Amino acid sequence: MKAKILQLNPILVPSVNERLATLYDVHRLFEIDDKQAWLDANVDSIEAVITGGHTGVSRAMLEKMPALKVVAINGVGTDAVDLGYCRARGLPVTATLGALTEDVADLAIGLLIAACRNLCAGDRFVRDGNWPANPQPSALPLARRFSGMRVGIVGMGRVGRAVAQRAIAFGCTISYTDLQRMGDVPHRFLPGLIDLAREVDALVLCAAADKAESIVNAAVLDALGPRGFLVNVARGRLVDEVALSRVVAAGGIAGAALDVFVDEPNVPLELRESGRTTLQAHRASATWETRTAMAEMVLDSLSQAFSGERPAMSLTT
Ligand code: 8YV
Repeated sequence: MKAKILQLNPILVPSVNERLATLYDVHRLFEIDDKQAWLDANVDSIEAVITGGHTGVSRAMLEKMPALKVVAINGVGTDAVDLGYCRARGLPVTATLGALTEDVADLAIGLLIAACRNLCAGDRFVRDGNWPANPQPSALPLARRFSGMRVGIVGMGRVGRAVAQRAIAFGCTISYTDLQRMGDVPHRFLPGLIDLAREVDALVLCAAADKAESIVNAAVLDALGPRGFLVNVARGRLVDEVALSRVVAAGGIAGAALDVFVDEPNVPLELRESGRTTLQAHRASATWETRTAMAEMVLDSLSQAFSGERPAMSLTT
């Protein structure tokens, strides 16, 4: 009999979905109309949960799953899963560590270049047919150079290091903050986020979110200042979004390039309406290459757990 799997997030790779359906009895909760009725009838026989980093799975739901053998996160963010509970229960929680690094770092640099060079405004200007009526070079404001910027990285993990590597190739200088100095990192460490924000042209958020709610607040944004750019490819809740909306509307920073938001898919109107924002819909890992690699890692975790092995990517066992 096939193991019953509860899937809380879509996997966008058809071949992997086909293999999941062949191997397991997969139930895609996001396609079930009466979710609560289905859960009431089936929750106690679920043997694995597949979820996304941003979605996670609640402890309350896990506590109703006595047959659970593994939680496989199709992502790297673990802030939406109670790892302490899972560790105490001896329940493997796996993530696709390392699979997203390059794409997320690529998007961070891409967002920063798009923001400081006003790429989206320029695209709209041409696409909307405004150039013929406004052929003068002054129709669009001068932008800011990315190469050589002073880049501050918040969170010097895999993604933060990959962002630093890319920015250095553009002649940027790198400073960073994290919970502690990293001995194997050559860049300048500043323990205080406000001090870092004060000394850089761009602040790039790459930190895990579990212990960093709203660390980018009004004081940090004030320190970043009217010539500073904020980039977020980590989690929306790292930022006080009310403060950011206010600062962006007032021109208190030069720009905000955001792939993640506090209450996705809802984005504050001030951020959506501002010409100082460059926005993406949580797409940092959304490439064929990365999502295929991630989904393969999810398949491996399920297979290992159902074989009675400790899944290689387990963070809790
Ligand atoms: C993933 C994410 O793409 O990795 C994470 O933690 O939030 C996203 O970038 C998502 O988990 C895919 O389902």
